[in-house]
Amino acid sequence: AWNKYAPKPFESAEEFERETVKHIETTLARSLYNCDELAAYGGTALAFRDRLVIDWNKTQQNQTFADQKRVYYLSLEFLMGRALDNAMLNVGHKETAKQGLSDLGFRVEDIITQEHDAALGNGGLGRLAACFLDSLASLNYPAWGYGLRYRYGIFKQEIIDGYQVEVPDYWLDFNPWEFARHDITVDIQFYGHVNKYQDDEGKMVCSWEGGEIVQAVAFDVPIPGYGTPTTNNLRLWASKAASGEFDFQKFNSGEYESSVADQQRAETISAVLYPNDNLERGKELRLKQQYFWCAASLYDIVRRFKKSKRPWKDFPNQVAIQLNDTHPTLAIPELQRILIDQEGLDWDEAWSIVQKTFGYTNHTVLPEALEKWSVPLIQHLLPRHLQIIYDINLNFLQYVERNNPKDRDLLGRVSIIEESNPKMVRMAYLAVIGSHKVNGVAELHSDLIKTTIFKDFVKIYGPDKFANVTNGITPRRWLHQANPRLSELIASKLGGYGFLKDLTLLHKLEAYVDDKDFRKEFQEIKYANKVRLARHIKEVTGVSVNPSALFDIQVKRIHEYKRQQLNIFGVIHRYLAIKKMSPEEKKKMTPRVSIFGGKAAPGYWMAKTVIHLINEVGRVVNADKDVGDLLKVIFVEDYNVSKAEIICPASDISEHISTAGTEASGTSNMKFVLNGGLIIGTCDGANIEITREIGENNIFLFGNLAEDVDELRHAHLYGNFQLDKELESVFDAIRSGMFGDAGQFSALVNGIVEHGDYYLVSDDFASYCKTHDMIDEAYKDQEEWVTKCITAVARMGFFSSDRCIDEYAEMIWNVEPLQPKADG
Ligand code: 26W
Repeated sequence: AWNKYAPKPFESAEEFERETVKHIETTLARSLYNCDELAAYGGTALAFRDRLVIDWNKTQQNQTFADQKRVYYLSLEFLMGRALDNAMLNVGHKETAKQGLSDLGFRVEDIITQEHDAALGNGGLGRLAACFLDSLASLNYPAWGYGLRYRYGIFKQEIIDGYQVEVPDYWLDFNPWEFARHDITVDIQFYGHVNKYQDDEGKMVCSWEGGEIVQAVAFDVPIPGYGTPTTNNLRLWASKAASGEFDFQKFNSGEYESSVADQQRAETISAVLYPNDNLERGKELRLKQQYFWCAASLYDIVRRFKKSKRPWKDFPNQVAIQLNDTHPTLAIPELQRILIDQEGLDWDEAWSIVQKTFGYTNHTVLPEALEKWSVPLIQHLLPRHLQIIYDINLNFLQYVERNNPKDRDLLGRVSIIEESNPKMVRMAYLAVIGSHKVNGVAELHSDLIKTTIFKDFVKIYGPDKFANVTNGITPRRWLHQANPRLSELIASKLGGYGFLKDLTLLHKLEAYVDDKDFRKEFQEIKYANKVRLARHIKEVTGVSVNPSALFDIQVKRIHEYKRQQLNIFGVIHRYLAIKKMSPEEKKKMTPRVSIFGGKAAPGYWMAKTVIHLINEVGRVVNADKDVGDLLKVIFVEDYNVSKAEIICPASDISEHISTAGTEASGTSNMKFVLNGGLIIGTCDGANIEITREIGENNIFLFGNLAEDVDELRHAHLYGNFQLDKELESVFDAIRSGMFGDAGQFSALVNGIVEHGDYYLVSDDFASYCKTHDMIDEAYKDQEEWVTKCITAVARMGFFSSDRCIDEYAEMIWNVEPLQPKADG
């Protein structure tokens, strides 16, 4: 313990029980006699939280005292999932708690699952931010996350009659992991106008005046590291009416309603997470969210810096800010504004500080996902920032012109302002110009951004401004917590859990690839994980699936570029084939369960159609007596982090089949392989590096390459489109009404047949089906199969988010870890 008053580690089950019961009876004011699982969860969480908080306070004190460079990770999304199991792992003494809970009549698994997921994100980008926080703390980096405290996270998905229905995710009624800091508030300004005047020394200065004020209130969440007392802070901002703004006059004069309405309008800013993934819609409220969060976070960061009384030029030596995609790009003009308008620095001095401070991570090249905000909207909401953006652009374009005097088109192409009607601010360009380093998230993706969206910027700044940091995942959550038996088996061979801190140690497992007992246990664990998933499937869908069948899983956001449609067309193709088989042929067939999961953005009609088709195919196939166990089609509703923890350990094959060049990295591919499943995938994103690491014999790759995509698309548009014959029969089956009214799926079919097949489903269909046939064959040889799986796990060390964070720290942030002080 850090001091004589701090709670000690639980020395016995009784001690744990005493504290848990105390919290249940006092903090929660519940009687032990009606203590249900939820109350037991509450008591347990609070007992662990007591320990966490001690480490957290000490870490913050230590970091303040050391006063070295810190990292600030700005992300609009943190897809954290549940916290209790992670707290138990990092605080320690889960076994003690398990015993104590059992004495109280509970099973620890049932208690852990009481917790509501913290689902403050859409998909890959949000979960990456959560893995990064885990690694930053585990590696002792002085680091803060900054985000928004949404009252509603990503919606919950229900499947009703085969359709997605969205249900609000109100998750905050009991959240023991956050601490409201009502004393830490920032006033955030919107609208108003800019005044230009001469100051006392005759210098022209600008000031942003008028408009309205909304208050940001800090909520802090402790982020414990594994195997270290370092406990970092995630600060989430909630919006509230500023006290001066709340109209007491109205309230007193009896206009309660309109006065409360003002209050609610302010709270709307942080009310809900936008559920679009890879689609930008230009809504004013979203821009308000972005500025609100950037301004509050920067105010906080600057305030902390100013306490050290260092000169401004030291700011980039003390502060590294990482922009998670372009969502926080307004932080760039905001810092410039603070430095010139409020702190009185001159433009160039300020701008050099800004550029040295920021790094920008790009997560997508899809054109529809690149953020653009209309100039009139920014002018209205943030008039001073628009001026600053124009000045940044002017300086930049002058610089470009000086160095490229003969290239007139270049200026229009790289301008931050798109000369459309209305004019638009290209946020990605602003992010590139305002940062010292830009990185992609897998090698192919980082190469692609240099040859496509940022090509001109490579010419302007040189290639060194652009870098790659291939994504990774935290092995604590995605191996140890999700798959405790596999983690234990690995630990038994490697002499302990060191691999959870240095995942490259997994390579030592290769020595056991021929060890009979090890192989047997490895297989048993996979089987048990499949049984666990089968149980979940039975519970929520009523369908029984055979755990001995090949489990083929695709779980991720539903998006045309991720090509769930390719998968379900392949399933239909398989179904049609089974229907034609003789009994002898059927006997040779590898039984399969095709499992899908994922949310469609509420306004993404095509994605919703894909969900509907999957469910209709499942309805028909699962009831077909001719098929029996040879094929089952399952849609797992409401895919989220805690479902992923059950699903990822249970695959034989998982699907990562995006059109080449469209998936920046993917991270669930890593989760599945680390848990002993193989993958079928395209040469896209991190699949390519996974192949390089684990060996091409241990992965099933198919499909066209990124370099061929443009030509194929072009050919489709100019009449060279030949629909794949097998796919044609799939479409005939759909058109025949085999899966219900064909009209419902016509857009899906026509998108391929008539509208250019943008995602190359037809071009890749034959090689996709052929590869699945190879998988069927390979699965029959279980000995060879398990060899592949074990070899792959042993070679996954590279994909730890710890490796990513060390790369960011060295290449982009220039920060060092801070060793925690010994107890005392
Ligand atoms: C403005 C709308 C919007 C919302 C979210 C645009 C873009 C996004 C995200 C950047 C989408 C996203 O999550 N991208 C994913 O990021 C992961 C982490 O790097 C990658 O592994 C995925 O390939 C990428 O799709």
